Amino acid sequence: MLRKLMLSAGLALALSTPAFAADASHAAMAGMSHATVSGEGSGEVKSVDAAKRSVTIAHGPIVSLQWPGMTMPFAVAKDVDLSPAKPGAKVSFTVEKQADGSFAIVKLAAAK
Ligand SMILES: [Cu+2]
Repeated sequence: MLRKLMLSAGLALALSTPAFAADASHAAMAGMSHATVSGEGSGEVKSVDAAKRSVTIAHGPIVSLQWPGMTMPFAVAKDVDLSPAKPGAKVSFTVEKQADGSFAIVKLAAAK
């Protein structure tokens, strides 16, 4: 009798747990798709390809994205003025995750 009770309790738990897990992951997914993933960085412009709207920056760590400092090319969003991006210039910038998962610079300014 006790054994039978424990079995049915176990079954009830097994049945209810996946439903809770599915709810939790759906909530997390919904939260992710609505959140803007972005970070602020600064560094030195190494090269600029204006035609491709690509700027290579030796940047310091971007804490909110957990990126270490590195030199890398960035795509620059269409409405961003590229004029602060000259080789050797110090800039500050904001990168934002795009729908395709890549990151693009959405704000760019000469570093103060
Ligand atoms: Cu980087």
